[in-house]
Amino acid sequence: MYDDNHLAHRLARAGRAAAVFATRPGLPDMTYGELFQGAERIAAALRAAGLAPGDRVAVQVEKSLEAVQLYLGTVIAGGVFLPLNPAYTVREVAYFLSDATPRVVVCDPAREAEIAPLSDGASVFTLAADGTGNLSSAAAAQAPGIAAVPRGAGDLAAILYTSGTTGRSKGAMLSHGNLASNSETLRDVWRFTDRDVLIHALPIFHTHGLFVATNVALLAGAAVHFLPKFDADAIIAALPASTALMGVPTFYTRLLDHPGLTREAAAHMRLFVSGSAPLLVDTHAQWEARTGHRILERYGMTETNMNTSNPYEGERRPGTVGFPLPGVELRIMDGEREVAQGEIGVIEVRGPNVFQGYWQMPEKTAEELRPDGWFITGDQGYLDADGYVTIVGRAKDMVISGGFNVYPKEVETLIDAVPGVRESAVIGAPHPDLGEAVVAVVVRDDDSVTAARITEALSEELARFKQPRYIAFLPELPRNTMGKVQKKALREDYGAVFG
Ligand code: MLC
Ligand code: AMP
Repeated sequence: MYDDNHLAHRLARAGRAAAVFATRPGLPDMTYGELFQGAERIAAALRAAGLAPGDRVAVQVEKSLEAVQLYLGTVIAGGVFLPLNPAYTVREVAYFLSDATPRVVVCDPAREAEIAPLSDGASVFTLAADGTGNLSSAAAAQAPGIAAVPRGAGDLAAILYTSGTTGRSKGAMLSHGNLASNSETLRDVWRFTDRDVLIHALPIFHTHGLFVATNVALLAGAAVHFLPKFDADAIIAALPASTALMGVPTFYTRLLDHPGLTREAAAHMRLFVSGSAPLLVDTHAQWEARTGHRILERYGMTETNMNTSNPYEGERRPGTVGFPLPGVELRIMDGEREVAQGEIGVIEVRGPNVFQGYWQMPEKTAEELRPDGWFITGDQGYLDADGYVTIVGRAKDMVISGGFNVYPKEVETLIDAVPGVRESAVIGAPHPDLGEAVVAVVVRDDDSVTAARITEALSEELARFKQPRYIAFLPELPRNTMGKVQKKALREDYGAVFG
């Protein structure tokens, strides 16, 4: 029924047995059979709404199993899944819709009145966190068993937007082959099987929760504790009946604060994976002391899926992100020159995981993706004598807060537009919970401009997680002789504001 290149085929093949897929409090478990039947009904409903192969389906909904079915249904119908963080404001969503020109838009019923006018002729459906909405009724009117639209390995399965260091957000185009190859590799190197029970507490609008956690579990035919969001109590309660957890470092620091995290509670677990942001060596050590488990840290990006991983067997070296995954080439560059082992440079990767380019941005694509397939990640790192990769910083101006990326330029532009503000510089400062949190340093012409006024001005414009947690005022910004703002100096000056 599915073409062999097809991501949906790969995902469905393992899971057709009646393995329990998920739990939601108060709801019965859903089997893989039910999951895929629902996905097929959605695929039929999307097609009935006019979705043709290659058309985008933009989705801003809360996490739910129906949202997973929508993802699967989109790829079965040959569409391109475009998930959006529910935290995005209407202004942010408007840009994504105008750039991606989706054929179908799916949003929360509470947002329909705001989103529908932006849809520019697309069909608009609703889907609520509890699975209700007119998408579900449209799907219920369809029969399952739709034949998946054949797709080649290079055909697009998803577009995920990542912000740019300058200007507009870029849509990373990911193909069926990109996603299927990476999740198969991860399933194998992390030894996922149908005996696994994965605790899934990540959001499903980003690579980590959607392509790493969901795809790997589906490919392995694993059972999943599907939690609506991170909840330390729920995770601790799930540990004794689970085998694996994937999370950002904030998951691990928050769980360490929970008295229920003990060696006994984690005795049934076989794997804890961390990624999306640097895991502190100290967190790794504390976790091992408390649970007896060594967290496995890996490194990836929206554009590339996963690039490296510490070994399943063998030494998981804290502070490093391990070795390039099978099939992934990695090199450390200084411009056009590959540096010697041990030297710091920019990490480049090449392999079947690397994306197809940025949606309708050939110049941006050419800046970061070399003609011979090497992708310039913008992360700085080095290789040690044993081949472990260590990330030491970023060549790109970016803050990672609780695993979400924030691009200072976007925040600065909006702060600068506040009346009475002359200019601003946005940086990340170490934060005990979020790893880094956003700090804005502002120069004002009008002393009556307060932090509260700036926060208020941003609240309509910018998702909450991008908004500064700390705002300072300076008479002027530190600049070098070229006139460039010295963010390094600001990072030092404001490095301790979160304690
Ligand atoms: C929530 N808030 C955040 C935030 N998450 N602020 C800054 N940074 C974040 N990451 C805001 C909320 O809007 C709220 O604002 C306030 O913080 C308190 O929220 P909370 O209840 O503490 O947050 P919570 O819902 O628990 O979320 C925190 C979190 C979550 C860390 C669990 O952000 C999360 O799940 N992060 C995972 C991100 C992720 O999946 N990244 C993968 C990207 S893929 P207020 O004002 O209302 O109080 C990628 C590639 C790769 O990077 O390698 O994987
Ligand atoms: P995103 O654009 O959201 O996909 O974020 C990708 C970025 O997250 C990478 O370019 C890295 O800067 C960062 N990242 C992901 N995993 C790790 C990790 N294990 N350690 C440090 N940084 C990481």
